[in-house]
Amino acid sequence: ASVFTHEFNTPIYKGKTSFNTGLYINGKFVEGSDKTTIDVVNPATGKVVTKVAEATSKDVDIAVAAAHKAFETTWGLNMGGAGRSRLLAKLAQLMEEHQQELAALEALDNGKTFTWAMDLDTTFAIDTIRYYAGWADKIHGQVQETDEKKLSYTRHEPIGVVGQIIPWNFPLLMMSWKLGPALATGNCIIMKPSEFTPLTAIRMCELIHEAGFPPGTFNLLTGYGHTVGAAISGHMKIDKVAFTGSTLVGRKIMEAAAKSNLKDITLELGGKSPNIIFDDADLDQAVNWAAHGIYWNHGQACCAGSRIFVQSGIYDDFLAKFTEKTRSLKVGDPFDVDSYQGPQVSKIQYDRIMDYIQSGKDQGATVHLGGDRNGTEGFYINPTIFTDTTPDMKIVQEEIFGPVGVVIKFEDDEDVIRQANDTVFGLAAAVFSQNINRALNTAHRLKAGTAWVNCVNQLHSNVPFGGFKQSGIGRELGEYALHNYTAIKSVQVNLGHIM
Ligand code: TXE
Repeated sequence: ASVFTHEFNTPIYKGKTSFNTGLYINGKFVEGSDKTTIDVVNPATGKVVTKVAEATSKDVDIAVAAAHKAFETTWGLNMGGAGRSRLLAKLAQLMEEHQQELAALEALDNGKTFTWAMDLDTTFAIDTIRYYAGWADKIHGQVQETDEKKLSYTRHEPIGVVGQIIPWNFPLLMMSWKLGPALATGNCIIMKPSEFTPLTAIRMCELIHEAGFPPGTFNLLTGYGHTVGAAISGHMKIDKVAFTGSTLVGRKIMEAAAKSNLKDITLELGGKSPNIIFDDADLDQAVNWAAHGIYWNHGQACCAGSRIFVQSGIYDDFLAKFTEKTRSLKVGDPFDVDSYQGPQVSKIQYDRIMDYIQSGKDQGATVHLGGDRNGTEGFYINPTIFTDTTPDMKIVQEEIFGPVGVVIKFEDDEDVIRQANDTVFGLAAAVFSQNINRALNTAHRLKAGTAWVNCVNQLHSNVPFGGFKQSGIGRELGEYALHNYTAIKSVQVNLGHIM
């Protein structure tokens, strides 16, 4: 397999990176079976920065065999929790030692700013791996009291070989959310990163290797969704698949699981999260949070607060301040310290977002701000605010996944709860009010897996995250995520009953 070398010579990060660009199977970097490659594009310029190996379904078979071997010999029930904990802690330490390099790769590959990649993506990813290192030796079953002549207890056993398919919006973070709980509980992994952002995942394989995980425990297959992703979700010898991505592909994963071996699934899908601002909110704070809600990560967040509901009495004030705040966010090079927003991840995503903006115009909404490209090179879009929308518009119903928010006026609590819940999604929601009764009563009535009160986009390793309705199945993070990766066995023992 070839090597990717890159010299970062930017105002905020100077450094060199050099690593293998192959698939990582059974503890080795190898070419794909067909010896083909995938171009990796820098979204800030639209230029190819490197090529990485392309896996095919044959490589999935090879990796699955290696993973099963590891599960039966060195991992699974063969490595105790303390050993798994030590390896995960070592990995977290190595990530910390290479944090700047990982953040720079993330900025280069995804287009997010280096500052955010440092402060959020890498920091949180390290924290998550360390958090699950802490869980690895605390996976306990229960004892069930039946009668004095019987002993019944449960074991939380690893499921086996799990497939994990992740997206491009938080490449390293999504990798750690998936990898942490799966390895902590003793599973072996076949992971597929997004074809758009494979670099940090590949670099992580070197760190996983250095940490000393036994060969076959973790395998990485860089490849396309319709080939490798489909082969993983339909594989007869993969026991579980965990996926983060679009609702469209989530449906395909569930179908492939049903049609193959009925493998267990966890899905973390799209959203159209409501952000509700009542007239008794702290207006300046609500403006700042609302901007963070929709513009963070260039709007490429599944929990983005993309529908901003504002009560009629404060609507004009809010819109004026929100517009001013939006104007102050600098769009520019991810390695410029002043940049808040970099380019969208790919030409495909750029085009999708521009199509949504066009549909908003065609359906009669008002472009209050932005609505156009930023610059002439790369995939930059100006932060965009739509007003005068109606509930049926595509920009109000569908996930745009870009820096595009709709600001909607509402009259009273009942009105906004009805509108906020009028969506097929249910990932997250936010409420802004200084009245605790109103804030919490509203939070409880919103159909969403996370309800934020007087904040948005708060995520922690120990707090579960996942969706209601078509936003997903299962929960990531926290103790809850361990349940995704353990199978419960009841052991019933006879202590002297005579048959
Ligand atoms: O996602 P895909 P795309 C949403 C967001 C975005 C839209 C499209 O609205 O605009 O999805 O993005 C793999 N079998 N989200 O097309 O295709 C693919 O290779 C198995 C929300 O990039 O869902 C990648 O690794 N796997 C989201 C992963 O699925 C398949 C994050 C996600 O890509 C596959 C990303 C198949 N048939 C996009 N086809 C979130 N929830 O955060 C593709 N993949």
